[in-house]
Amino acid sequence: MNPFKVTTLNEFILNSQAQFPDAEGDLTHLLHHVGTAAKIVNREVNKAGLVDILGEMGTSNIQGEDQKKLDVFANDHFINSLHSCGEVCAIASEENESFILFDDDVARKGKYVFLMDPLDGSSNIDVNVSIGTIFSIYKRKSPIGEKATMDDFLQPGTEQVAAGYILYGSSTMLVYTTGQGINGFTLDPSIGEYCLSNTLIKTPENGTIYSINEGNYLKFPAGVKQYIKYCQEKDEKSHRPYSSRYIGSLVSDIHRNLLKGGIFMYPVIDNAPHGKLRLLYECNPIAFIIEQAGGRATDGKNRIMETKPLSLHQRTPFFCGSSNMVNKVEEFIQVFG
Ligand code: P6P
Repeated sequence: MNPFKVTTLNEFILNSQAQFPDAEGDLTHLLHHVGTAAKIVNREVNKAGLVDILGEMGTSNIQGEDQKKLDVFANDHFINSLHSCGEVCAIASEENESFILFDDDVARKGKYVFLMDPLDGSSNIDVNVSIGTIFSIYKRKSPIGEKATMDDFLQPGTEQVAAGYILYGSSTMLVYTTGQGINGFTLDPSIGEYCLSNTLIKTPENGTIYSINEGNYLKFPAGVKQYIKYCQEKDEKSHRPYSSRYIGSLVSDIHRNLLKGGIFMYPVIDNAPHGKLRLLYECNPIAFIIEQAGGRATDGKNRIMETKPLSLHQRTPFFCGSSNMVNKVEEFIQVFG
């Protein structure tokens, strides 16, 4: 491979489109805008602390969570950027109670709806822990030229045409899939381009990392407690005890486990009877990515992407990562509940 060959995100997206003769370039154009919007958000994330963009807005989002200034900046920027690209007829965001309708002549012709958590893990912003953007793209079900409807958003994850995340970490990475495998692009600030750095990522079937907020241990279902005990027992053949790694920033925990192998778990707990993580703009896009990498993503019993959504912000228990680790926790849940 030519060590000097750099494949930029835009080049990669265009080359991928070329594989589909009937592709009209709409999704290509939309993904280009996602990359550009993420560069702007990255710029603000990276200078957070130097400008007055840290801290609380003094407002809260639909979830009742305090909004950080960067949360609002990222949300507003993605909305404005994707509105201007003309391929999206409406957006649903973790930060907004209902979906945002783009009701102008151009956007009404948009073929796609876009769902996002614009800045997940934002409670970590002020302490300089990595955070991420998560996005999910569907073809609209409502007629082109008309107003988008809620049904455009309440589609099972299996209908996603693209999904991905941007990780604002020690380096900034964009990882996405359109169903032909997943690829990772690292932002090179010196040229302002996302460059292909991880080709057709596959996640190991087995891992030695388990990720869960063990502070909630007493509230976990019995099967999850038994699985955690299993992870901690000594067994050389299966390389146990595993390591416990939990950053509290979904994209960071998922990205590490994707590359190294491991399982991420957020089960139901007392104050989160349906789990904490949101199905539409956190679990489904992550599930699409993980399945494309050869892993599994379930609610402890059923495949996450087959869940029929009933509302925009519905939550779900989430078990995701190395396939054999997800299989094992499901065995414990089946026996112990
Ligand atoms: P807890 C961040 O608020 C988030 O939505 C995810 O990024 C993260 O995985 C999870 O919540 C952490 O939740 O209850 O462990 O702090």
